[in-house]
Order: sequence, then C-alpha cells, then structure tokens
Amino acid sequence: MKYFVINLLRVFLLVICVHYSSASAREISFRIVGGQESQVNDWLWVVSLKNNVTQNHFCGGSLIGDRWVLTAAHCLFKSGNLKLASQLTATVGEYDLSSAMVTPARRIQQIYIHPDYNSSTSVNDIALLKLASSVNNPIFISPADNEVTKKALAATEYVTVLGWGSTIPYSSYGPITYNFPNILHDVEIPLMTDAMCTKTLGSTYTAEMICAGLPEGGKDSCQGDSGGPLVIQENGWKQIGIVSWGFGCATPGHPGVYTRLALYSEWVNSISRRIYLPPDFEFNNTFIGESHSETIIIENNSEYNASLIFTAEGSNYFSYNASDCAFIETNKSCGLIITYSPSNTNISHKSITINSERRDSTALQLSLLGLPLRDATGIATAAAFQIENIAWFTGGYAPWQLTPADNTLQSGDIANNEKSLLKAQVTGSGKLSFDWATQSESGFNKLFLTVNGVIYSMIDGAEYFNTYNVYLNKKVNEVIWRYEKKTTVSTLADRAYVANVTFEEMTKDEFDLWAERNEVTMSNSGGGAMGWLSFLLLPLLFGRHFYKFREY
Ligand code: 4AZ
Repeated sequence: MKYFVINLLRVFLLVICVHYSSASAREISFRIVGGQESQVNDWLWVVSLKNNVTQNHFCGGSLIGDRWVLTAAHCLFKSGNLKLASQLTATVGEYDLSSAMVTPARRIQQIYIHPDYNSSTSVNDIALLKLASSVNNPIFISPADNEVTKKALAATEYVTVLGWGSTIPYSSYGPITYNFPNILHDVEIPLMTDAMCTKTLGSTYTAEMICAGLPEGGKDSCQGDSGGPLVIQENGWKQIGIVSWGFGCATPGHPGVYTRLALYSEWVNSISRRIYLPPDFEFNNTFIGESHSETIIIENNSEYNASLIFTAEGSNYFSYNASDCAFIETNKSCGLIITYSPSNTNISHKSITINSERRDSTALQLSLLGLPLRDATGIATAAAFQIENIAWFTGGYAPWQLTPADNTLQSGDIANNEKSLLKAQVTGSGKLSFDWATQSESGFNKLFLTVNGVIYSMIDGAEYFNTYNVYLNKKVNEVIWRYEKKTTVSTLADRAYVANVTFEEMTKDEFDLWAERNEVTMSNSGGGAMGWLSFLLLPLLFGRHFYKFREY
C-alpha cells in the first residue's frame, strides 16, 4: 500500500510539473475548479495548514483572532485518526506555496474540535486551532451572522471560496485526477437556498450546512480547499462558510457543501474570546490506593485580566489548590493541579465552578470524573494475554472481560453515558500490535485509544476487526482503550473488542523498517502530504457513499 501510494504521489507530482511547464509556455492556466489565481494581498487572513515534517499543504483555514485559526474538523483526522497539534503548522496570509518560508510556519498549541462533530455525516465540521505565537499586525476575517446568512441564501447571492485545492473537476463515480496549484485561487459561486440544497443532496444536507454552486457545475471547491473560507461581501468581507464536503468537484447537480459558520459563534467565542477550560476531565489511569495528579490548563483568552473564584462539590478523592489560579492576566494561562486518590472501586465525581469577577462573564464548570483501575483478573490469567512486558488493568462503570472461546477481550456491560476501560501497561519500547472493533452506532459509541496520555485513534460504528500498530517509545507505556456509550439504538451489541495483542521490543528504526516492509501506513507517523491525504480521503468518500446508499 505504501509503495503504491508513493508511486501515485510521484505520478501526481509529474502531472503537476508537466502541467505547470505547459501552462506557462502557452499562457493558459487551468485554474481552481473554474476559478482564477487570486491577487497578491487580497486575502491576508487565509491560512494554509501544513504537515510539520513535510511542510506540505493539506487544508485551508482562516485567521479570526491574533492566535486563532478556524478550519474544518475533518482536516484534523487522517484515516479516522486524530492528528496531534505537534504534527501541524499554519502559515497566515501566504500566497505562493512554492516560495515557502516567506511566511513563517507557526506551530499549533492546541486543537479544539467541535464536541458534536460527526465524521460519518459531516455535521458540525468545524474546529479551532490556537497558534503557539500571535500574528503581528494580524488581519482577521469576521463571521457573517445568522441574518446575513439567511438573506444571502434566500437571494442566492454570489460568494467567493478560496484555497490551494485541486483545479480539476471530477465526478464521484468516475476517475479522479488532481492538480494542486501553488498560487492561492479564488472562485465566485452562487449560494443555493436550503430547498435547492435539499433537493439535490437529500437528507445528507442538514441545517448545519450551506451549499453553493452553479446548476451546470464547473466552479467549485475541491480536495485541499477543505477548512478554507467561503466569504461574502457585506460591509467588507465576512466568512459565511467553511469548505466541508461534496460529491466530487464541480460536476452538474453536485454543489459544494460548507459548514454554516453563523451557527457556531457561541462555540467559537467560548473558546477563543473568554476564559476557557476543558468542560470535563477524566482520570482513567489511577490504581486504587494510589494518587495521580493532572494539570488542567485554564486559559484567559479574553482581553481582561481575570480574578477567579472557585467553588466545588462532590467527591473528596479529588483535591486542588484554588490559589494556584486565583488570577490570570489577559492572554495568559494557568495550570490548576488536580490530584485524584481513589481508595475503593467507586466512580467519583466532582464539579468545580469557576466564577470570574467580571459581571458580564458566565460561570464555567469543570466536571471531574474518577474511574479507578483495578487488576484485570481473568484477562491477565488467560494464556493469550499473558504477554511478557504487559500488565493488564480494567476499570470504569463495568470492567472489560475475556471471552475465552475466541480469546477476545470485550468491554463491560455499560449503560448510556458510561465508560469501560482497559489498560495495558507495557514495559520497554517497541511495537504494540492489536486487532480492535466496535459493534455500535457510529458517531455515538466510540472506542478511543490513548497512548501515554495522548489520544491516538478512535473507532466507532459496526466495524470489522482492524489491526492497529503503534510504536511505544517510553520505558513504561500506558495504553488505554476507553469505550464510551452515548446511546442505545438498534440491535447491535454495543460493545468494543480487542484481540491478538502482541508486543515486540525494537528500536524506532527497526519499527519504521518493519512498517515499510509490511506496507503498513502508520496512523501516528505524521504523514499528510496532499497526495497522501487525497488517497486517504478516497475510502472516506466511498465510505460516505456506502453510508448513504445504506440509509436511503
Ligand atoms: C474535500 O474532500 C472536498 N466540491 C472539499 C470540497 C468539495 C469536495 C470535497 C466540494 O476536501
């Protein structure tokens, strides 16, 4: 698979090179699908998101604050896996990707994905990125509000979409060719009314989306434009949408679909313009009788200094020192250290309320959840899981259990809003390999994989077993599978499964070599060049079709 992808990537590059030389010689240019090269300095708030290692552009974005970039949630996943902030950079106000380094590549401090983003339906396809450093003399784009959005849709007004995405139209049923330009392109397209969008897209089009395009096609956003802005002229430029998805690009009857930005102003402001702290925090790695401290970052993203007042109720197994974060200057953050010391198997809750002195601010809530771990008796005694270097633990509302018949571990019997945890403590660095699957409703019940405190991957839906390989680089590694149930629908078993666990000590080089030999595309290897991304998107697109055929 990997060689295949690399070779195809080479073919793409060749296509791009050939295309460019001929274009300049004959003075014609294939443009963004139906658009044109933008003028230098026209769109200074446009952002290019890049892979930190390759510096390849993979998605667009827009600057909405001196440290804040708006993009699409789906840009932050790669074949179903969440990307890490450290794998990305952003350039602001870039024009020509081939003259890189004119615009400094900025690191991303944190990724905020909309909590209700659904990767199967693309609903709530929105995310924010906090840059590690502020942009000097930034030029922002402001969002269009609800009223402007509604009027513009009703009047099918022309809007502009910007990006470095592919310039070649394709049908979602036919072959796909890409051409990724270096120069930022723009294209004007008419918005469509909700009725028109629903007529062509059916119930894949939801109230959280807007759609735009000519009935005859020819002008559209395409792969690589995702996350970028759709803007409207309304007292200057306002952002009305975020490039999200479509069936192919620029084909008749298939408008491009955009996230309806006006609906998310509260979510955007709550993160980027006020005091922000994660709404909840789960301690899922503390053994009964032990103590574990975690630092919760409270960010003051408002323009005022803040004095904070803490009140709390709930379990005494949690403790913290409010004076740590009694005062946070504007644009600064503070680490609140919370210690969890469970002494029995009970699930613990504590709710901390944080009030700011300013009257216009609303109280913030931090919900702590303590899920103590215990020995996984039963699992650990099964021959298949007596693995040198691995100690097993389980916890949460119901423990994971062994199905001896097929040596599969399965999540405990949990109710809605409950979780069931499995932990492998792996000693030594090397390759951990396992098969995993879920049998549950996609988008609601999810199995997360956390490695040494970082979420690496998530699976959901009615999945068959997939093999996942991960390199563990610490002396002692904490690997946690966390199954979370939000709803009970349908006849599926509502369970998560892990099987065929193996661990082999090796160096990172040996692992990389193994991955290459075995044609494994690593989920955590930080890839994401445009060609790669496009290929990884293919299964997603087909997946989407499959999903739609199944449903309608
Ligand atoms: C994409 O997958 C994509 N024609 C973006 C925009 C459109 C289709 C696909 C709209 O990045």
